[in-house]
Amino acid sequence: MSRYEEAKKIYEKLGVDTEKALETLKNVTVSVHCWQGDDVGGFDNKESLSGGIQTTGNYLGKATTPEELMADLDKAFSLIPGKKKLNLHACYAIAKDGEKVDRSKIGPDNFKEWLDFAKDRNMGIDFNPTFFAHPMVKDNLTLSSPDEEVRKYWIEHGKRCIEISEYFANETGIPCVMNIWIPDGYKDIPADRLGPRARFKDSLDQILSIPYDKKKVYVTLESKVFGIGLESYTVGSGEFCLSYSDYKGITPLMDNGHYHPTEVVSDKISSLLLFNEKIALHITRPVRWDSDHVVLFDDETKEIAKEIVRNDALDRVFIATDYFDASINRISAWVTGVRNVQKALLFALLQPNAKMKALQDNNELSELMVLGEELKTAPMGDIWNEYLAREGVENNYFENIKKYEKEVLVNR
Ligand code: RNT
Ligand code: ZN
Repeated sequence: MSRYEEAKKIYEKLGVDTEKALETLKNVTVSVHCWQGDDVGGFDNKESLSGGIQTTGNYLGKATTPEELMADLDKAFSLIPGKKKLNLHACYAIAKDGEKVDRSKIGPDNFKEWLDFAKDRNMGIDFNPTFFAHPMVKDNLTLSSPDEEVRKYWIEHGKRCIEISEYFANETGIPCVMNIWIPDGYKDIPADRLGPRARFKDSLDQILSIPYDKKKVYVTLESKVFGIGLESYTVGSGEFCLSYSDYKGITPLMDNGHYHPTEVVSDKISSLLLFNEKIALHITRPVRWDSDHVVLFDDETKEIAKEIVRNDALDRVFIATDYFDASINRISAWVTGVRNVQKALLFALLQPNAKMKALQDNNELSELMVLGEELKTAPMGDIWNEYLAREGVENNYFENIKKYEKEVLVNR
């Protein structure tokens, strides 16, 4: 009997159908963030990263052109099983006819190569306006700025991005998730907390006033508790973003690096599912702060996956990765993190969820704990390996990446 057949039997005894789990997993789409490939650099200007987010490290071989980033994405995609989507940021716009890219004027033309790239790989595209690392970010403010020229610039950027998102959705035939996150905030205690939030609200109202097809473009709004240099106040706080999403009927996005250290996104998912048709996630790994470390197969990632799976919400949650580590091979970082999201989903799919819920409802909490612990050491690795084999990707991806590093990355 193969290892898979044996593991399948063990799971059967636990009340889990491994075939069903594998079938479900292969249809889950994970939106892969392009910005792991170049430390959130982008191509539209030479400004260094800002907005309270930071990459650290200087590993060799960073992609510096669209061609290099596409090649690296291809390498990563070839080693990641399952369905994928490409998650782009506006700063990855490609200049046309030698013209400089102006974020308030970008359009589909600046993303034609990306569209072709995604289409050739049968992928949809998700999109993000880039409200950071740009000369028009003044005093750490964009959509909440008291300077009307600054605010208008970024409102225009938001509008252009909705148009680009709709173009992606139309051309790929797959809805586009467009996520708005602004870094705006203050390092020290502000004199006015209301004014910036009122302006942010008005800016969002203006951006969302342009007509777009809500079944093609899902606008999401991402909150944050603090950023580096913006410790005392962020305009787009949790309360602001949840309230705004509800008021406008857009989709809330939770990034699990964006909360106080003892808060967990896994505990928030059920509440949001009760009040929203769709929700969106940025899956990351915060170490002591919103450090955006590579996602591991750790407890909170598993708990997030369990909340999606056992609440039958796989088709209601937009799952995206969001991390950036410049201290290790960037392709290895991509593959490891995305695979871990998928592994966590498999772990969740291999739980006898109905039985566990019944144990809770019958107050059989000792048995629930024992079963939960038993599942942690059940032979999931054999099911995962079976999944990789069926998807035609190698289990040991590191040799492959090392070869690419030697042949391609060192020459950059
Ligand atoms: C920043 C947010 C945001 C960014 C990306 C690059 O804290 O998490 O989602 O990481 O847009
Ligand atoms: Zn994020």
